[in-house]
Amino acid sequence: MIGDNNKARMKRSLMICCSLFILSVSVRSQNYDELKVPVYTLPEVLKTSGDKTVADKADWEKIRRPQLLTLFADNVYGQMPKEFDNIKFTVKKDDARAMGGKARLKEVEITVWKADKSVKINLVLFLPNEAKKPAPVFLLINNRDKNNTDPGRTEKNEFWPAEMLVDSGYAIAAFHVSDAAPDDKINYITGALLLYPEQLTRDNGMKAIGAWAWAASRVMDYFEKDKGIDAKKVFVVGHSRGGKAALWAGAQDQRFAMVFSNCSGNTGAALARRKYGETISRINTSFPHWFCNNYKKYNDNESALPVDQHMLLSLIAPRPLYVTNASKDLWADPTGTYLSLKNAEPVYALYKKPSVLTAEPPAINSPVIYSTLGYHNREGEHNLTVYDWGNFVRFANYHLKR
Ligand code: GTR
Repeated sequence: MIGDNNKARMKRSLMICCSLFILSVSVRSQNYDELKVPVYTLPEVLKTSGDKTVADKADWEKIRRPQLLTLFADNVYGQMPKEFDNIKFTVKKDDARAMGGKARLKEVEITVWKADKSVKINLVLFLPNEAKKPAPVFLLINNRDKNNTDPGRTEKNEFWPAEMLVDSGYAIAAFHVSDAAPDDKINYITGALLLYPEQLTRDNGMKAIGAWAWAASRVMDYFEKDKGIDAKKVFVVGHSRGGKAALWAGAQDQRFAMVFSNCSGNTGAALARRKYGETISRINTSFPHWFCNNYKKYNDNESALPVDQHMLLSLIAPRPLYVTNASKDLWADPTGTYLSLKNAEPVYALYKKPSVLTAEPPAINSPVIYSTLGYHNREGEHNLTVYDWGNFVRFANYHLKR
C-alpha cells in the first residue's frame, strides 16, 4: 500500500515533470524557420468593422482610427484611462551648468491624483544650453536599470547617450517604468493602477505596458508647460518592452510628434500572425502582467485576433515613425517587423506621406532615413545602442529639416 504522503509526493513529482515537459516543448516550439511561417491573411487596415473601405483621411480619422484604438484597447493593451483630478510638476533639481556647462539639468517630480490616491513619475531632463529657441526632445521610456539615465552622469551608457543628443541640439529625457508600474506580475498594480482600481476587475483593463504609455502622456503634459521644450516636437522612444509601450503611447496620444520603437518584437512592431520567434502565448505566459486579460484568448489563436501590429503602426500616421531590429535578435522577428511597417503604408498614403520602403527588407546596417516610415536592422544583439540613436537623430533632423 502507498501511504497518503507518498501518493502526494508522487503526484507532485508527476506534475513537475509534466510542467517541465510542457515548458521545454513550448521553448523548442518557437519557430525560427522562415519556411515554417504559416500562411496568413492580415486584417485589412482600411476596411471598417462595417465592411466599408476607407478612401480618405477624413473617414480614417472619423471611423477607422477610433475603431482600431478600441480594438487594441479591448483585445491587447487594455483601456487607457484619461481622467484624473490633479497633476502637479515639482522641479526637484535645476542645474543650469550640467554636463560641463552645455546643458541644463532638470529633475521633475510629476504627481498625479485621483480620488485620495496619487502616483509620482520622476523625470530626468537635459536641455541644450546652446538652443536659441525651445528644443525638440527625445523621451525614453526606460525599462532597464535606472543607472542608464543617471542625472549625475557618473554612469554613462549607450542606452541613453544624453551627451550625444545634447550635442546634436536636442533635449533628452527619461522616466523609469517602475514609477508607472513595476515590471513584475505581483507589484505592477502599485503605480498608476492605484488611481484606476476599476481597471483591475476588467478583462480589457490596463496593465503594465498600458501604465507605462499612460505615464509617457503625463510627461507630455509636463512638456507642454516647460518653456524650454517645443511641445510640438516631442519624440517618444522605447526599447523592447519599452518599445511596445512607446508604440501604444504614440498611437493613443497624438501629441507625440514622432515615435521610435527599437527591437520591440512581439506585441510591439512585429506581426503576430507570422508566429516567428516570440509568440502571443509565450509572451502572455512569461509576462502575464503586460497586456489585458482578453489578450490571452489569442494564445495559439493569432488568426482570431481582429488586429495585427501593422495596424498599431498605422495609428501613428501621419507622424514620422522609425522602427528597428538587430540582426541576431530573431526572437523579435526582424522580417515580421519590416513587413508590419510596410503594411502600414496604405494609411500613410491617405496623407500623401511618402515612404521609400522596398518590398524586401533592406540589408543589415542600411538605414532607411529619408522616409516618413524609417527603418534599420542593425548588426548585432538585442539592445539599444549609439548606432540606433545616431539614426534616430538623422531621421529627426531630416523631418525637422535641420
Ligand atoms: C523579452 C521579451 C520580449 C522583450 C524583451 C525585453 O524577455 O520576451 O518581448 O520585451 O524581453 O524587454 O528586453
